[in-house]
Amino acid sequence: MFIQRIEMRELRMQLLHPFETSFGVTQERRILLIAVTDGTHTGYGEVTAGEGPYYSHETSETAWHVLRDFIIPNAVGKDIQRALEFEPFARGIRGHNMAKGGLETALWDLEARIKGVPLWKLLGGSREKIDCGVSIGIQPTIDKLLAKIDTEVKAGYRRIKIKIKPGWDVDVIRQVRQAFPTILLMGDANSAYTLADIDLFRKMDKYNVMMFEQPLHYEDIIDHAELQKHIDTPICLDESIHSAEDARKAIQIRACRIINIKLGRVGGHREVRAVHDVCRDNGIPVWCGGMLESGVGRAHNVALSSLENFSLPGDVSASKRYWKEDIVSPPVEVSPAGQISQRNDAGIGYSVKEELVQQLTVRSQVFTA
Ligand code: OSB
Ligand code: MG
Repeated sequence: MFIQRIEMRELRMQLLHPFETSFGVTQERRILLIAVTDGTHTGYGEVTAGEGPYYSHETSETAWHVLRDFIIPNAVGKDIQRALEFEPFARGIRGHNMAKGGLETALWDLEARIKGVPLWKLLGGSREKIDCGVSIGIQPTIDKLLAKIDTEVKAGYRRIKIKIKPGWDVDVIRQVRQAFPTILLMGDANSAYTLADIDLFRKMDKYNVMMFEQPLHYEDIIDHAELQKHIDTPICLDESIHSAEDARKAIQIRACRIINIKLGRVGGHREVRAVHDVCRDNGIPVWCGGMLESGVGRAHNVALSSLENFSLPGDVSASKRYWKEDIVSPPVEVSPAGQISQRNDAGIGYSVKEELVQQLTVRSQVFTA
């Protein structure tokens, strides 16, 4: 696998609906795409950083910088056998996992395309159909939220995640539960609370919520372990887990009973597999988180969700929930039963619409051997 050429692009893509979390509102995405070619095949990856440093310290801009100045120069012109050999290209670089993940995942797609196998099989996956959930942002009113949930449940989605924040929590959960007594329901706080809110979590504990995702500080595991002692609802960690080592420590101190795995947050498919394995060996189920990805990142998420321990529905949902027109063909589609089928074409299994990508591009840079 000769890394002859790497192209990095920034695309602007408008979300169909603004997405609100406890840390802010997103309407226009800045998507970084990485395309790597060996001269014959091209593999694609997506950097999942946000526009501002609110979910994590990384942004589209910091990822561009770190890839351009530190990671890509180590990679271009190199000849490797497998995507697993990505590690030296990022050696010594602390953090910036989303930047690393952008190139690492492109190499996996490239390897799969060269070998003529679907990426999900190369990753060692076995789930031909994955169960899908949705993540619903904070809404202007509870009625609007209930209407959104109704639409998604009717579309077949198997689990509903709502975003919570102080002032949009206990009463919202209570009313959603009243309107939908049997749905699989969870709340994601994106670190909006502290241990001073234990009583509030004990109140929400009564509504048969599947899990509370990242209720406390984005770097914490200690306080999460304390909170977990006071509530029956499982805690799921998102922001705090950047590696298999983080997962091992969190599980050891009982900071969580479920982990959300995000490709960018852990730095690529290799580390996804490592986190997945630590969790599996400790009886901790995982699910695939989302970062409002374009079709390229979404396709990678579909593929990695085929690993056996991805036993809970993920935030991997249809292209049409986000985009008027996605940059992959076909778009990612969810069946009426709430599942996405793996594709059997080589690589990520979706083709990239080059012309549309070109139209959406606001800057690009090419690196050649
Ligand atoms: O915390 O899971 C999160 C989106 C952006 C940043 C963080 C999160 C999210 C989501 C959306 O919940 C998941 C998706 O639909 O892509
Ligand atoms: Mg989350």
